[in-house]
Amino acid sequence: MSAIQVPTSRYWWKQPLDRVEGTWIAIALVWCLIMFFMMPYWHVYGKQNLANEAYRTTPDAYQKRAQEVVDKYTVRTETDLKIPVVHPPAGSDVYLIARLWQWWPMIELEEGKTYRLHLMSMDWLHGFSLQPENINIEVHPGYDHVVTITPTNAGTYGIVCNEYCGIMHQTMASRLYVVK
Ligand SMILES: [Cu+2]
Repeated sequence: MSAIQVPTSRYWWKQPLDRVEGTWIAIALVWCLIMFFMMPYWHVYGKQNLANEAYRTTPDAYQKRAQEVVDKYTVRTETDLKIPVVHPPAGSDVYLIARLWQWWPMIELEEGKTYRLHLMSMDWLHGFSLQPENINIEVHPGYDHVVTITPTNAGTYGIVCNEYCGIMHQTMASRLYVVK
């Protein structure tokens, strides 16, 4: 029999299962089940995966909310572009906009306090990468992506875009401050 000819017995599934084949099916099934249950287990106990939420929204609505926070909690501006540095109260919502080719505004958080960090792109796909921590979040247009974060170490962190987004992609960098 070859693969291009019609099998002599067309009802191949009615043939008895070979013991070796049955054993491999059982092994594969058990392994699938282990991996299936490891996903939720690791999400809860692995302390590795971020618990994300995502909501559909529009650039205008998102921009408006980001602007409100900037108007209220800007403490200073930085760089030649006068990018506002926002220091929101603990427990509040803080918005970060990704767009060609900039992160806006800069954010300053307090160590040990919890915040809801919102991320959205105004144009197309960008990648939020927090350095030197290994935290990576895809930033999509049209989705308000929320991450609940509690910074544990004070310092200055770098934010870079890790999705190639155009000719000035390499300049799309910013800072995140964590203060005591
Ligand atoms: Cu980008």
